[in-house]
Parts: sequence; C-alpha cells; structure tokens
Amino acid sequence: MIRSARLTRAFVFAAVTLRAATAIAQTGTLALNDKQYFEARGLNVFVFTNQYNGMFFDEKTAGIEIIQHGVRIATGGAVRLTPTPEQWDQIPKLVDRKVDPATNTITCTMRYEAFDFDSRLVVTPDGAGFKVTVFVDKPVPAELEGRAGLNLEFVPARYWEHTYLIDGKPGIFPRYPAGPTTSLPADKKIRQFEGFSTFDLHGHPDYIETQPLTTGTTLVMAPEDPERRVAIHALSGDLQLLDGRNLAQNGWYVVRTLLATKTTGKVAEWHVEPHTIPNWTRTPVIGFSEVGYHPSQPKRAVIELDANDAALATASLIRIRPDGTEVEAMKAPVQPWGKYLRYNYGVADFSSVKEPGLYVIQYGTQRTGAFPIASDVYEKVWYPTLDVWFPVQMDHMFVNEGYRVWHGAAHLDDAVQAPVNEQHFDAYRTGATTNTPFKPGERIPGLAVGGWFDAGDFDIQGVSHSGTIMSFVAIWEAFHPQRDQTLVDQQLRFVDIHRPDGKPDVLQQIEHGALQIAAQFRAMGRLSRGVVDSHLDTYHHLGDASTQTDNKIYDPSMKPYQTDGIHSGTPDDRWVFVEDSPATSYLGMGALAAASRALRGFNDALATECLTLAKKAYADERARAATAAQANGPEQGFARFAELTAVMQLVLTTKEQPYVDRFNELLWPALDRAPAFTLQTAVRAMPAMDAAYASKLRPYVERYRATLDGMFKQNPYGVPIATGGWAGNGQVIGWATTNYYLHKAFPDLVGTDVVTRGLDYLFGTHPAHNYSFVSAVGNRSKHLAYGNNRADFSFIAGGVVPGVLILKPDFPENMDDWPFLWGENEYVIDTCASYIFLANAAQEAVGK
Ligand SMILES: [Ca+2]
Ligand SMILES: [Ca+2]
Ligand SMILES: [Ca+2]
Repeated sequence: MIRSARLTRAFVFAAVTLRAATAIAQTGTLALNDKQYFEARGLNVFVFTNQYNGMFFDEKTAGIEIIQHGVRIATGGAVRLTPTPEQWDQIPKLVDRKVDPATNTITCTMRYEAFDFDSRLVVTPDGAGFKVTVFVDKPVPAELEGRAGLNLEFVPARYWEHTYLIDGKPGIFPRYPAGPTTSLPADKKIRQFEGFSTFDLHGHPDYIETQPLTTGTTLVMAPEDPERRVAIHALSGDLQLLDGRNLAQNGWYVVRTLLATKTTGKVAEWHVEPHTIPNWTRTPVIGFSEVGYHPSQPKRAVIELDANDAALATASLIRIRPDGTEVEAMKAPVQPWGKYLRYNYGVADFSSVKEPGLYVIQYGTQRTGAFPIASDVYEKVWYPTLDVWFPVQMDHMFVNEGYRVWHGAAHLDDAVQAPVNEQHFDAYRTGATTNTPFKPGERIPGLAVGGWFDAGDFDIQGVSHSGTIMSFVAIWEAFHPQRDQTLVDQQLRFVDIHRPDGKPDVLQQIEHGALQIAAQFRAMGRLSRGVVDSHLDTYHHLGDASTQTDNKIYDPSMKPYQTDGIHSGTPDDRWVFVEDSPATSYLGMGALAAASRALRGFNDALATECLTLAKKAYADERARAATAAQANGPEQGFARFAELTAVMQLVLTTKEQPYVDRFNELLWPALDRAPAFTLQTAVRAMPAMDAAYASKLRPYVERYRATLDGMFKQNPYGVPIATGGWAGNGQVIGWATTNYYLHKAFPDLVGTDVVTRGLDYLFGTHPAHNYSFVSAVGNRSKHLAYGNNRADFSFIAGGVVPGVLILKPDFPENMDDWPFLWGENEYVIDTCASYIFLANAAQEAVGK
C-alpha cells in the first residue's frame, strides 16, 4: 500500500511536468480546424460532418453536434418540422455544405423535398461560443408555418440529476418523461418517411405532439456543472425546451425556436455557449482486458490520451495479495504509439508477467479495476451468451428465467406474403413479383416455429439466421460443448433459463434456428430476406415480444380490434419478404446443410429433411438462369461468395464429388479476388480435401500474413477497426476467427496472438472507454445496451454490442449512459454466435 502511494506521487509529478511542457496555448475561442469543424480546447462543434444517411433516417449523428469536454452532448442541430423529431420523421437533405476559413463560417443548404422548402444554416464562432443563423430566400411554406423550427437535441442522460435556468427561473430536468403533450387531429400530422406512421391511432382519430416544458429567451442547461453547462440565447423568437421521450423512449431533450414566417432573410438566430474548463485535458483511458489474460498471451495496455497530453514514462502492473496488500509485479515503459484519429496513444506491455493472480494497472494517479491472469480466463466468458442472451432472442417461445418471464410465446400469427413493390422501413423490399408461390397477403404456412429475434428489434432475418446457424454448427464440430443450462421444449413452446434438461444447449439452438429455415424452404423452396412487422407502429415495439402482434390470424372480414379468440380483424401479422437474390438463398442452403450434420443423432428427421431441402434448393438455383442484374455488378460477387459458402457446407456434409468440383471451381478465383473474405471458407474445407489442396492454399496464407503487418500500423489496437455507420466488433470477431482457423492449419504462419487480440479488443482494449463490449462478461461491461429491454436502461447478459463508432471525421464513440444508438449498442445474433466460437477458439488455442 505504502509503496503504491509513493509511486502514485511520482506519477503525478511526472504528469504535471509533461503536461506543462506539451500543452498548446489555446483560448476558449472556437476556430475552424483542418478537419473542417470548429474547435477550442474542451469543445468541438460539428456542422454536418455526418449526414442523415437515409438508410435508417434520423440516426442522431447529423446536423450541428457539440462535443463538450470529450463527450457528445448534442446532435441534430438543423431546421426540423416537428417539436421532437422521431427516427422516421422527415429529415432535411443536405444540398450543399461550404466551409469558409476566410469568414470562419460553415454554411449548409438544407432541403425538404416534400415541401419544396429550402433553408440555409450558417454557423460561426461568436464570443466564447458560436452563432447559429437560419436564412430563407422564400418564406416558410404556409403548411409549415408554426411547424418548422431551428432544433438542437441534447442527450437526456447527460442532464439527469441536473437543473436549468430559463430567463433566471429554475427547473429540474425530468428523470422520466411526464408530459406535457397535446392531442391533434391526425390530418395535421407532418407526413413521415414514405407515408409510414410511428403512431398507432388505435381507433382514435388523433395523434400526439410534445408541448414545451418551459419557454423563454435564455436557457442555461446545467449551470451547476462546469463540464456540462451550456447557455443558449435566442436572438430572435422564443426558446422552447421539450422532452422527446414523451413520444418515443429514444427521444432527446430538444431546444427549439420556431422560424419567423411570411418573411425572408434571417428567420431564427441563436448564440450558443458551451462552457469550457480552462486548459481542460481529457482523463486518459487505460485500455485493457476486463476479463484478464492467459499467462502465455501478450498483455498490452493501450493508453488513450488527449491531444494535449503526453504519455507518462511508465505504467505498473500491481498484484493484489489475498490479504489486500499489493506488490508491483512490473513497471513497464509506456511506448508512445503516435496519433490515431484525435488522440495520442501509448502502449505498456506487461506480457512477461505470467504468475496467476489478480492485478490492477496503475498509470499516474489512475488505477484500473482488478482482473485475473489465469489459464482459464476464456473458459466461461461465452456462458452468458449461450445461457441467457440466445434464449431471450428465441422467437415463438415463452422464455422464463427464475421468477422472471422475459417474454411470452411471440408471433404465433406468422406470417403472410409481403405486398409487391414494397419499400419497407427496416430496409426490406419487394419488386413487381413476390418471388414465391404466394400472392400478396396470402398466408405462408408453417412459419410460426423456431428462429431468433435478429437484434434489438423482433424480425427474423434470413441472412443473419444462416450465419448464426453455421456458427453454432462450427462451435459444435470444433469444441463439442456439452453445456446444458437451458430447458427447451418445442412442443410446449417453453424455454427455462438455468434449468438443465439433459440436452446440449448448442444443439437445441441449432435445432431452433433450423426449424425456421427449414419451414421457409419447405413452403417456398428458398430463404426469405426476412419476416418482419407489417406496420411501423408495431415495428418500434419495446416490451414483451408476445404483445407485438395480437397472435391471432388476420381475417379481413372482421373489423380492426374485433376477434373471435383465434382470428382478428387487426392486420398485424408479419410479412415475409423474399428477394430474387440467389445470394440470400445460397446462405440458407449452407445453413441447412450445416445443421443436417450437427442434428444427426439429435433430431434425425429434421437432419434428413434439412439436407434434402438444401440439395434440392441448390439444384433448383443452379438451374435457374441469372437475371442481368445478377450476372453483373455487386450482386454477382455476393452470389458467388454465398454459393461458395453453400457448397463448402455441402462438401463437408456429403463429400460428394460434384460439390467438391464446384467448390474448387469457385474457390480459387474468389481467393484471388477477395482473399481476406475467402480464406476462412477455404481453410474450413480442408478436412474434406487432399494434401495438394493445403499446399495450394499456403501461398495465400503467406500473403495474408504479410498484410497483417500493415494493418497493425493503422491503429494502436492492432485489429481492423471499421469506420462505417455500424460499429465493427463483428468484423474484429471475424478477423480473429479467421486467424484461429489459419493458426490451426498453418501454425508456422499465424500465431495465437492475433486470436486473443480480437478478444482483448472486445473486452476493453479499445477506444472511447474500457468497458467490456460483452454484457455481464468481464469485471466491468456494457450495462446499457440496445437490447429489446433498452427502455429499461438495462442489458441482456452475454450480448455483444457493435462497439466503437467513428463519427466523422475523428470522434470514436460508444455511449455508455444512453443505450439508444443502434450503431454502437445493438446486439445482433450472428455477431453473438461468432463470439461464442471465438471464445472457445481462444481458450483452445492458448491451452488450459
Ligand atoms: Ca432487424
Ligand atoms: Ca439444454
Ligand atoms: Ca395477428
């Protein structure tokens, strides 16, 4: 204890000296930087550096955004048409964005096509803050008078247990939405995306809008907290403060000024002043594995530092003895890594410490939580995912855990053929035909069985289902986990968590997935793109899945909400979308072929049927002439890769020569085109191939190995970090899994370090914070996530979130106090299944 206190003082001294030496003199005044956003120390103002991408509409990552003291507090600054916009409300199209260093301004032209309404948003530094002005060249359209406003949205969680002053009058931010709202005639509602409605009239001819919590001209948010204080002054019009959660649980606090009407030129103007703490420096994030380390594996702490901060000379690994006393196991130099995105990084390597025990990392005055070094650290890390997360995702089942019911048996009214020419809000679509033997609206028999909720929503997604089944089969074949902690009774549609039933849970999950996919092939001869809600007002369901639809078969001869107990007149049965896509269907065949192997001896009838369906569908698909779109362009690439996956599974299942030949025909060109995507498939086929196959494959693995060295230089974590609109933990898992397969087959080329490194990243060695991305796994983990219980600000044990989203141009984010950003926090089935594989693989690779 004494020793550690002395160390701490030494570090503090070093930290202060280094910071003084490296700090850049900065005033509190915002200035345009070379990344095209406004910057002052402790404050960034983004102006449409990220755009509404139109795929999932308002993703809360566009418009004017404020990052105050390293935390994004505000988004969506733009002209909006409703008081508290929902995800599917109209969003402005960014027509033009001009960044002008000469005038220190960013000017954005925004357009609402549906209303022929253009406006211009100008942002410029002003005193200790910035000014936002809205201009119009034509008056606000009549139908948007009193509706169009300048909005800026604030993350509610950042203001809980905080207060505000409006024109000097005090208020407390509501911890839970408590109105006020107003009911308005449905015809007054601003048309939502594609005419969809998030609001269920439920037989009542009105909808709701939020009303202001308060109104004034000067609003000071969190005046008591220098880290969060923001002052907004309306230079014209009034400021309203609204609570979007009255409409939707994922709503934000909105500050709003209605645009002046019947006039042109300046129609709204604010001065916004987020407080900055002089010489503020972000507290370093010590990235490490919250799960701990195997004695033999590399142990790298990656320390993320403010751009004005420099690494301390050393960090210490301190062992905690049973009596609570401490001993420094190692003092490691912190090697400066350089800059990645907006931060500086240093790496402390503790790999030489191998003694089992409990440790903490001490860096300056900071200390991590405790973590183990032990030979069995990966042995149990996948249990919550298999025991809890997957059972909770099981559709068509009643899922119980102890005294708690997660949900009743859901979607017993599955399912009907989707309409033609339908553009669906969850990115599904149909063309001019249904691509099935069924007419629009016709019931497709046998689908109320098996399957998992794809993600935080409740649809059954064909592609992710196939991947999930194939991952489970890979887990079973590679590791044969006999773990049995779940009772699954398909007859009773009953699942009981933490209750063994004598059957391995992995096989029961494979069976559950296969039941749904087999039902689809049985009815339609192919895989659906998905089975999904027919209406937006049920799609955004939060709560018990069994109340998402009425579980009664739709009968058009009955009136809405009328029921005879079996049928109802409410058209809420889910829709089946089938695309004319060989790629989707091939993946389904792969899943069936894989499931047939694992289910042999467990459910022989289903195993046999799965293989029969897969072989027939494969023959049918091969006999079908490709359309022009399928024969060219990206679809062709997807289809080839999907067919390769299907044929690989058919080869492993049947060893039949025609499949082997076709596999070879597809594999080698694919390996040349996209080696990183194809190698895993190639290596997995090895058990069914001859020795010549392995030697032919070897040069591809050598080239892959060489690309890894380049990748290690891209960021300090040494894993591929994705930069798209959905964060990349799935890719990291896939990369580490490929490395495991390559290590097994070519151990002289690929080591185990690139297997465990993927898990280190997942478990806390990543940007933004150091929580484990697997809920309830590791000492500290994601305790808020975008599971279907997100409205409760909770998590589902074992779920893996997407992770760190890189907001353009340089802000890595994973909100840990607000669960509603799916790109950062939504668990999905294929990632979770592949995580179970990787955890088993890592434990096997490093040995017990
Ligand atoms: Ca979905
Ligand atoms: Ca079981
Ligand atoms: Ca129904």
